[in-house]
Amino acid sequence: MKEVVAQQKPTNHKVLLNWVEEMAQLCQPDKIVWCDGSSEEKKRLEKEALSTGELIELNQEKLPGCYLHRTAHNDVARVEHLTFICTKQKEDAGPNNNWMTPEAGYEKARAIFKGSMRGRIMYVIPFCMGPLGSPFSKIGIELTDSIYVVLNMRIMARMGKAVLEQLGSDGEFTKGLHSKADLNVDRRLILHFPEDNTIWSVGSGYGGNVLLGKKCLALRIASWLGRREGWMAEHMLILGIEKPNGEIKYITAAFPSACGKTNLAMLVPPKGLKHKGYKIWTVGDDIAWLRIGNQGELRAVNPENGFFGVLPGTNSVTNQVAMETMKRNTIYTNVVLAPDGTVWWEGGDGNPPAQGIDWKGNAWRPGMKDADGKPVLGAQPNSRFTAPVAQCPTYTEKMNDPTGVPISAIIFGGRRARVAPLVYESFNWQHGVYVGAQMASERTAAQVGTLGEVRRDPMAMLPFCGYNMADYWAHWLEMGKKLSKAPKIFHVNWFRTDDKGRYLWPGFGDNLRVLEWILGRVEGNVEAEQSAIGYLPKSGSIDLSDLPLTPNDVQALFSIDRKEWLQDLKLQDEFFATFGNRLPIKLAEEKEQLRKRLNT
Ligand code: SAT
Ligand code: MN
Repeated sequence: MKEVVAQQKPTNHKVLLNWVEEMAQLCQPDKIVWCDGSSEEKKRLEKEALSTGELIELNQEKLPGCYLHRTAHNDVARVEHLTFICTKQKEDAGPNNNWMTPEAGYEKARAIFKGSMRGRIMYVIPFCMGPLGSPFSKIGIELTDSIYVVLNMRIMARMGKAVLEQLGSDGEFTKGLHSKADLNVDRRLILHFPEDNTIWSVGSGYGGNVLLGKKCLALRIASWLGRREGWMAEHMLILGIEKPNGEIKYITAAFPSACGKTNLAMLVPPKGLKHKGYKIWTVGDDIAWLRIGNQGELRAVNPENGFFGVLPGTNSVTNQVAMETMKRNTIYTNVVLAPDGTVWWEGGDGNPPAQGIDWKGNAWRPGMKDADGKPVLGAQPNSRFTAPVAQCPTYTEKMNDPTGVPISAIIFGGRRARVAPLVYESFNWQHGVYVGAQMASERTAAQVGTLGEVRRDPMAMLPFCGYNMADYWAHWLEMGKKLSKAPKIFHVNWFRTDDKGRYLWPGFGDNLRVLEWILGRVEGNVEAEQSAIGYLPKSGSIDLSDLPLTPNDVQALFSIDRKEWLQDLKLQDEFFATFGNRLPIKLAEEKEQLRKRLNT
């Protein structure tokens, strides 16, 4: 601990210095290193990580600046059951969160953090979510004993010296403490203390648990701050649609993890629509911070500076833009290492290598079976790439606009084999908030749990809302009252299947057909039909040209089965009831009105 005293400190921020000192006393690192964000630092850390095996160098000719990382086998996704909101009052965390008192949280985690960095370096990462100096932005400091975390945070956020300068000697910041400790799942905790603007994460080395700027700060803590300060932090992509006349309209869309946010944000216009001349601009693929602009419009900033995208299923057909983005300066996590130093994953481009090393570090061949006769996957189903947004072919400088982009439409969507039609429009803001609040989706590999199980996931925020979700819905309703130019709210479902389980909708680039209809609705120039659940596209109002859809498929895509909807309403009843009388009355009313419309 001598070095704590000996090291030159790049800031005179007393609160920050004292806190770093205090956390170092707890974790007992051999050394503290303040990250400056320089390229020398990057090289030094990469070299260090290569020497310990934390990173594996990939073929630098084919994949310049790219590395592979393997997590522990038991540490491959977010752990919602080990994620807690620690508030004085249980009701403030709400039934949507696991809860502990702050005292209990600090005490439990302190016992694990104690001495956890012995023999290791504690890195101090100053980072900024959002463009530096923007009124949208928030500064955080993450202390971590993982070089992988430092290198990922370099990509995912603006970080380093400039952030400390912006923070000055008394700026506000979120305090983030992370230690891998012994990566023991029984000693793993992801704790949020919104009342202290603090995050403690211990026992994991996986993305969403440890890149504290992402889900922990930019969603859980930020949603809490947003409510207090009159803005919103949402699990939404942001994209710009440039119309043939050059005008760009921006939309946001909320889907649960691993339901195609990255693909939609990087959409390539399909053949059939290409002649129309649309262009897509990617502003963000995961998180949007929303504020009310001077004209009463909704404005959005992507607080991140990189993508942490799912790999399985990503290829040149499903997401050509992502494939282009990750050709250099990318960290690959938990994929197959091929003999030529390139990487491969299930549903990726080309054939798998004849042999390789799987995500667990074992020799692997395509078609391998385990002892139970099940296929051995080369890549972990939640394997990821981390790449800078600026490398994205559809990158736009608007990403750095300190005032954000104006939002014309909000889209909610889940992964549902049945019930929800391809697209519908809500009647108004209040109804739209209800549409978001009743969202449901099938579980994916992005979180530990039973795959495929349908769960309610309001606004795709169930795992990320840092406070009582009933209060969160009330906040949404309040925001609507303050918006004189509120965006229209839509619901989509790309995942509807037929009786044989076949997807009815081609998805990916063809989703632009639905976006085109949505823009048409925003501008008031396409037709819709009123239904029990909202406005549905009038027959012929969505361009389906050149799609191999039968009339039956089309019918099924837009059909509303009253019985199914009424059944679903019972599940909504149960879910809403868990919020007791904290549930905004307006949402209960919307639900009852829907029931009435379905029954008549
Ligand atoms: O693992 S992350 O939380 O970073 C990604 C996701 O699940 O959306
Ligand atoms: Mn996400």
